[in-house]
Amino acid sequence: MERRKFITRSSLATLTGILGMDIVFGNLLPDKYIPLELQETDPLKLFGLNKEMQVLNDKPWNIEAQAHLLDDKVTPNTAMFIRNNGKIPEAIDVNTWTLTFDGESINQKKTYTLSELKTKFKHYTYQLTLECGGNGRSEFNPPAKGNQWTIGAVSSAKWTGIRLKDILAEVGIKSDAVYIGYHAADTHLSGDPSKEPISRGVPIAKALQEETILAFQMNGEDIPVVHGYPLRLIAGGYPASASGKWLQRISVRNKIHDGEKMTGSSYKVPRNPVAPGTTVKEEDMRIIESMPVKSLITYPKSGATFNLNKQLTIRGHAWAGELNVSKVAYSIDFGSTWSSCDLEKEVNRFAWQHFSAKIKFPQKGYYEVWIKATDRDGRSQPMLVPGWNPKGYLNNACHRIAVKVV
Ligand SMILES: Nc1nc2c(c(=O)[nH]1)N[C@H]1C(S)=C(S)[C@@H](COP(=O)(O)O)O[C@H]1N2
Ligand SMILES: [Mo]
Repeated sequence: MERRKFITRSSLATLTGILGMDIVFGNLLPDKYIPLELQETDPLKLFGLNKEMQVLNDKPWNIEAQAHLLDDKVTPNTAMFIRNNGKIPEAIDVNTWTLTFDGESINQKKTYTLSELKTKFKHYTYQLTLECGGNGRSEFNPPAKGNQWTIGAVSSAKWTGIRLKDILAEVGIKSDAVYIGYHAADTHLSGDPSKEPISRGVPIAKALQEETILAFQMNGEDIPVVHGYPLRLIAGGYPASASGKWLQRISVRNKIHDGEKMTGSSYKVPRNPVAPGTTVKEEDMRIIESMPVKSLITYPKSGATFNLNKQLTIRGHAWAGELNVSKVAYSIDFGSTWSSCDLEKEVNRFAWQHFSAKIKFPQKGYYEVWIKATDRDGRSQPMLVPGWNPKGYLNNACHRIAVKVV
């Protein structure tokens, strides 16, 4: 029998370094053996997510929350959905990271280091709600291609950074500027370095809003790598695709930005309603800007059982893109009658608002609680799936949960 070989001192040191702690009895590890913790391929552990998060795709990574995981007023890192279009950049070096401004509508190309950005401009913190344009896609019929998001591609974290308008004031933009477009460090799935996975943008008026920031912190810490470390554009209220992660370059454009996923039918919906399954021409589509009104019941979890003698307090969040929410109502009789919820004001523009309501059920049995928000312009959520569109965007149908009363 071959004599058992033990691990060398240097490879033990490497393993200890990766694990971040001593391997007790490490000198007894067989040679070439990889500790179980380092064999981890579970993406939820890899990204530090709650174990109830749902993986929709691994190439690229797309992971969503469930309603009850979003119960916190400020979304914790562990419950934040992940939507990648390409490969996460590797070997990010903050010491050499730069942000360049270019495009037809700036006076002169200018590059900043990360530390210049952090020291030269004032810092602001805002809670900003980011919802993927395709959240709710799974309900459209005929189905739309793409990640089959249910309700969990939305977050509302606290972002800290500098105002894009402050930097643009220093860079100097021309009067013909109409749009900005972002360019980032993630790479195309094909491996082709000439292709960008995504390069979207926002109209110049949106870029100049106070809450449109270049963030370097999320929830008071460095942004997690998967969410855009070390620098991210945040444009709350717009589809989250406008908030470019791993930001390296901003082009100030004299026309609508024509980067990857700005053209064709990406992040566009028909200007006028179409019958399900219709082919829609590009010129008959509009770019999604402010997201529509929506709400989520985050407590209780759907399917939970309660005692008839106790009142149930439901709670959740409501948001309305660039608008705010003026009313939230619930129904326990399948939409026949509605009662209003208590609704809090937003902590700042483009942050979601919290609602709650005490419900007394009339008798034992199965119920559904339906929730419906109305924005300040008087638009409410539809009870069922709204206008079909080719890519399955903007499903803001009412959220519903099951409740059993015994
Ligand atoms: N560079 C870059 N930025 C990006 C993306 C991307 O793939 N690459 N995805 C966009 C899309 S479509 C969404 S919905 C959000 C998702 O942000 P999150 O993963 O931090 O939740 O990031 C946006 N910004
Ligand atoms: Mo998205």
